[in-house]
Amino acid sequence: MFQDQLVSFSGVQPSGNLTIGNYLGAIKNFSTFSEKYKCFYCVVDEHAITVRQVPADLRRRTYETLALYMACGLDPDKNTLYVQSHVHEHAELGWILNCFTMFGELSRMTQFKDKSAKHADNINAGLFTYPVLMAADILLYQTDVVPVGIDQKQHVEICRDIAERFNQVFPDTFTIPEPVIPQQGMKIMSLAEPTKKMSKSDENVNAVVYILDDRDTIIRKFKRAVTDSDTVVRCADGKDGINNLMTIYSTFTGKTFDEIEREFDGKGYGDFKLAVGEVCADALAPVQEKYKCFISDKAQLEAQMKKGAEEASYVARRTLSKVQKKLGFVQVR
Ligand code: ATP
Ligand code: LTN
Repeated sequence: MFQDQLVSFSGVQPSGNLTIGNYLGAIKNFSTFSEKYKCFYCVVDEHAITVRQVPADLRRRTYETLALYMACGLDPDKNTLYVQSHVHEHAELGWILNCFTMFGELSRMTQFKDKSAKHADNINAGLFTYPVLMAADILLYQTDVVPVGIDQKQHVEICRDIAERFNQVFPDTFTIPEPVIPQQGMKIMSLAEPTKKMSKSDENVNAVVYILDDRDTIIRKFKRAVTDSDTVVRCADGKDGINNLMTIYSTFTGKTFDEIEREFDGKGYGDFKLAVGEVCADALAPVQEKYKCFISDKAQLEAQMKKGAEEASYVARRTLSKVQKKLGFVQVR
């Protein structure tokens, strides 16, 4: 809670082109909080460097992610949209919270285990303490709700544990946040390996549908999606590919699984895959239109970044200063 208003906070890494997993699991839901909550949505570039990034790509994707936030309906006058590295309090609170986080609890994080297996040549300390910086992001704004996909639930839980530990020593410092995970679309799976999460840093571009893919590409990718040797469109254990396509179709159309099964009764996988591709392309077309407009005006994006960083800094500074005072840091300002 900040000044009598509930707070929503979330972040997306500029670590690749955004996917329909990011859209359905997270960004599409961000705007639903704008009416009731004070919303902070951040482009978390400091998190992205836990994995090696090409600097020019990171810079370009930071602009792109902000433009996509806006294209997905986040009005910068109603939401604070900004870049993590523009608000130095994130890194500073991150350090402090490191001293309230246990080695053992970080070792249990599944994202750390997955990413260190994937990047075995670069298991850096930042990758390990990634959830602590994420906790700082969230706690700086006295956040009540954190809209995320299910893969981030564990990180919000550790954030709660860190906040509770800190509050036990220094009462009434942080609001304890709740993760808000969508019932549908919480975990969109890869089109090539439907037991794996669809991820923007996947090397196989055919496994992933990007928000900015054109219509033909979207339809082609869904046509090629891995399914099974059955032919009936129905949800069942072991039919991971079809279950995933049904989830995507359902999330875009609002139809239930029963309705989808009835709609495709007597039709094969080919018809279903085409229909999924079409609803996805139709839903993304207006986002892509708006994106083109936002990304073409770099000066405007920079102005938004600056405005967002000023708004965020104002709140972040207050929380950090409260924390520093409680810890016993000398304040001479
Ligand atoms: P990376 O591959 O670089 O780790 P990512 O695609 O997992 O990235 P993030 O930036 O880590 O994306 O995630 C941004 C938001 O999107 C988070 O809230 C995350 O839970 C959500 N998200 C990411 N992938 C999916 C997915 N496949 N299904 C649902 N939500 C997702
Ligand atoms: N860890 C998240 C990105 C992220 C985030 C956050 C999400 C960084 N800070 C704060 C919610 C709240 C991810 O990998 N998707």
